[in-house]
Amino acid sequence: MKTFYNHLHAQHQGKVEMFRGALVPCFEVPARADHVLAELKRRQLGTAVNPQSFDDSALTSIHSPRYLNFLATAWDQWVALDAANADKDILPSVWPTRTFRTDIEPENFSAKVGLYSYDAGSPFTSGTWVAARAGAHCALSAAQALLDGDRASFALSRPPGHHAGADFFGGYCFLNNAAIAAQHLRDAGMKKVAVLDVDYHHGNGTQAIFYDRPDVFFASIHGDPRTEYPFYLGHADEKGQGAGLGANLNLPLPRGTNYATWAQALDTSLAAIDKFGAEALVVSLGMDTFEGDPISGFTLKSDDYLRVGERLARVGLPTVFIFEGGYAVEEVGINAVNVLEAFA
Ligand code: Q9C
Ligand code: ZN
Repeated sequence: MKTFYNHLHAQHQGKVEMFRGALVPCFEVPARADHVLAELKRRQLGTAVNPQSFDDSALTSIHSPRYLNFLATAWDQWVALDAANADKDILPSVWPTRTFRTDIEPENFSAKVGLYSYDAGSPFTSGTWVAARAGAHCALSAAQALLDGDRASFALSRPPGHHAGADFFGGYCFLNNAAIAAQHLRDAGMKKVAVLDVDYHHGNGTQAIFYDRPDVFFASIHGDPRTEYPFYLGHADEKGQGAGLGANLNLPLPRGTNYATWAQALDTSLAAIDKFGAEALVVSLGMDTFEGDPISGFTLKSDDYLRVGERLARVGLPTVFIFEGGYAVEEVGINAVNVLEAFA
């Protein structure tokens, strides 16, 4: 299995995130990807290659032009406000909510940051755009590998992507790599594609992007949004809308859920994907379902990820794996590679 490694990922290195009234060190750190790469090498699972570069039109198929323009220019705008800002990350502090207008982009920089985000936990840093764009190219390259005949591929990148919507960042995510990969498969002629999101957190960005579309099935197994981030989406009654009705499946589970229960939800998802008739599968591979994850609440163990990989392989579809969350830094490599090795 080829791994498309984002060699620029460490340029995205947030300092702090807002948590319970305090700025705390970021959970989403460069060492996460380093551990996965080290474990892939240790177990000699395929080759790590650099992504191809793609035209930015591959990004505009998912993200709005004004959002992409914001991401590309945000850091320069920030430093232009005050040269001392170069030592600080960008965090939003004001947001439009119900009754506010979002069609007019404000000139004020803080107001712009709020328009394009939904939490104060996702610092935008000097290298965020460079890293996120290279990550999207990893996702595109991994999708392209399937089109070129590979059975499976892996986009090993950060920042993650599944919380990012068409025009907003949040949940440590800026560009929706899984959506970009799925769209690339569609644009290349595949009629139906499925995205399976196994990150602990609901993939609200991916769901929103494809919610009214009948050609991309979205299934997500995640902590119940009544208690878990991202809180405002991910309930079981969200089934898609318009032409997309029936092409969205949410399987929220309570905190404390173990592998036996989680695996039933996986089987339910895979049966639905099979019934949908997808030609390829994009897996949002978050490893924060692990029992040792510091910000999550499921209890999967390292060996369970071998079983996950086996089950995914049994689906028999060409599969792109996209690295998402997982914050037990020391174990994230073993856990992710367990999925990939058992799949292969
Ligand atoms: N301070 C992904 O797993 N913050 N994003 C939770 C912890 C948001 C997770 C509170 C978690 C986002 C890709
Ligand atoms: Zn997550």
